[in-house]
Amino acid sequence: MKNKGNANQNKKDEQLEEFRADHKGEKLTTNQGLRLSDTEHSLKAGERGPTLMEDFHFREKMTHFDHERIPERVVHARGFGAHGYFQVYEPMTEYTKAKFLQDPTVKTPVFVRFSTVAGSRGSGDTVRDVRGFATKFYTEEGVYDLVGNNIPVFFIQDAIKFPDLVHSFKPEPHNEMPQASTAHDTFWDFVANNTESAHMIMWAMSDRAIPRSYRMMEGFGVHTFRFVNEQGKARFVKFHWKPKLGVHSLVWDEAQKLAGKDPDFHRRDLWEAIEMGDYPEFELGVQMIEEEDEFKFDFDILDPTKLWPEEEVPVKIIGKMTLNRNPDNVFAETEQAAFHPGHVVPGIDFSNDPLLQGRLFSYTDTQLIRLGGPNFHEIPINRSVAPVHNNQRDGYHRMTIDRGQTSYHKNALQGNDPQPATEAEGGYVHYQEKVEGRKVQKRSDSFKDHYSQAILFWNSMSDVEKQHMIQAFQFEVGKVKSKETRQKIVEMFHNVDGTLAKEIAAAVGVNPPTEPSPAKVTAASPALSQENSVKGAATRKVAILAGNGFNEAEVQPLMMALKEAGAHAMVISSALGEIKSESGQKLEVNQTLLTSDSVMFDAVYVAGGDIVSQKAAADFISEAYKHFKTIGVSSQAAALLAKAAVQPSEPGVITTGSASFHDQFIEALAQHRHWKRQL
Ligand code: HDD
Repeated sequence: MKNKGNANQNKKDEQLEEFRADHKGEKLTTNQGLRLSDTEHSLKAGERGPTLMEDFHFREKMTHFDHERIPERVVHARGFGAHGYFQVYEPMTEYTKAKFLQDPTVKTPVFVRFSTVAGSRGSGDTVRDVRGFATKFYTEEGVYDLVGNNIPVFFIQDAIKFPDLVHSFKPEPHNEMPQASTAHDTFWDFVANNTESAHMIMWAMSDRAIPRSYRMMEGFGVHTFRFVNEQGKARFVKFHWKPKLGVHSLVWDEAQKLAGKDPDFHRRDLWEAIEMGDYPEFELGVQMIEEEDEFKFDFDILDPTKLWPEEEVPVKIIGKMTLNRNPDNVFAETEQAAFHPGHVVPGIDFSNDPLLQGRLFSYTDTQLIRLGGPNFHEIPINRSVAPVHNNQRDGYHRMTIDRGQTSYHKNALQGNDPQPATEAEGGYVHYQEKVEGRKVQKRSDSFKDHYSQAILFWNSMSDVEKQHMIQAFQFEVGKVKSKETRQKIVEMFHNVDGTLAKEIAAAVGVNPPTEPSPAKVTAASPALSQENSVKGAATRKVAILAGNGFNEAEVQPLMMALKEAGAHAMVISSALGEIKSESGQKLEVNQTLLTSDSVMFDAVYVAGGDIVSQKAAADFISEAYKHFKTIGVSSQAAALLAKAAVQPSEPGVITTGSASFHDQFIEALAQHRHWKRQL
């Protein structure tokens, strides 16, 4: 079932409608509209003869095909998007004049693209990487883009280093390996020689870099921006997206297996959730700092390698975004979407963060080559719903037919139209920050602390999260061939934590540090730990392993209970078709033991029947166990647990028998994972 969204309220959808073509019931034509009688045979001189130049259809079809690809994004090439809307909870008039943040009854259309950063367009979804979280708001004052990531800080402090950073994590140039992975020499060499990356590396080695779903990730604008209100008063602001489902991650072994078993895991998850009506929801939060408090913190608020601890600067939740429609065509919408942090509206302004300042150049520049010219704003997905009027003309693929004699300012022939708007009329006026200084190629001393917040992050992790990070470092640095680089990494992260450094050293064959760690920071920020995130069973996927002869009396009530909790059950058996219960009731099979895998689900319930004798079923259970997932077993299937070497007394293993089985199963499913198994 396809949700068409709020077609009446959704101006953007109406605008896109003009360009949609479903071709149903139509005759095949050339691009010139000529009806065609054949598209399977080229025009030949004789049945066995050569193809003729005159075959205009052959030439057109082939030429178009030959030019179907455009350059993939230089970073964030792999991504997936969805449409939706944003609504503010209450007027934000005190803080910003941005119109889309004033009226809670207004639904502002949005398009969001989630992405990985390092991999090519066809790479796996579940690799260890930062995730892009870019939102395009089609506001009545023009397009506003919030181009963020799922990690609140960045690797570098100045945009001029971005090409160096990206060259280091992309596949190495001599052999183009490895794909979509930072586990190689050049990246860790960059890290060791650019210690400003320490804080970001802690996040990248944490579970944040292997999200369970795009629907279960936070988003961050990263930089400090400005809110400006009607009176011209400005405040520093940082943007947050908080997923209603909480923040949850895969485990590394699972993420690696998924990259092979289902490279589309995250896009499929998003697509299916929207098709099923499980609309992903994210609340927009803002942290604000008064201008006069700019220097009151022990970090520089312009430094993009620093976050503002939520306990010090609370996140004010101001609205919600709901994603409720999949694209009709991935190329037309997602691939051609052009985001830019410089697309702002009145009431939102920039700070002098040197990373942000450089981004303001890079994004338009990249679209020129990727989308083939300066008119990419006219591509349907990029079009503003606010009218566009200016004196820009021509260029590749110009769609607008600009009428009139003048295309310059000032003019008298057309009464000087289009005219600049006053501020009262919505004309954008840059915030008049006073700036003073000498021209220097330098960074402020206030950017020199590279470790305090890396330590803060480490201190904020639960024991399990720390363990995952140690293993991530051991994996990544363990793939580095240069012993010198491995040694340098151990020394670098000794500044964060002594145990962390020792554990890395032990696994990667270099010397452990001999001195105690110089780390002094003792503070922690509980908001940084995923353990403290929202939990729940809604939208979770449960595999029901069942074969002929399964116990229907136990399965049906569980399926009902799952449905009520908003979770989704999938019946898995040896073959597609129908299976029969002991009493002859039929059940449709959704997937087989061959086409599905434990890693594709959040939990498993073994309903029993002839499937329990299969080794693949036992493997399914032991994988689920290894990945800390909830396992439920019917009375018929208890033997399978033993075969999978799983103790029924283990956390998150629920066996039929008690009247509260269903509640226990759903409660366990809602926990996401049962980490106690590991400890
Ligand atoms: Fe960037 C794409 C996010 C730093 C230059 N970036 C891109 C996308 C996201 C981000 C989400 C994909 C947008 C989409 O889905 O189409 N980038 C970030 C964040 C950064 C950041 C959160 C740091 C806080 N980026 C950054 C710097 C530069 C760039 C410092 C260069 C100076 N980013 C680009 C780019 C891309 C891009 C090369 C590639 C494709 C595109 O822009 O449209 O211009």
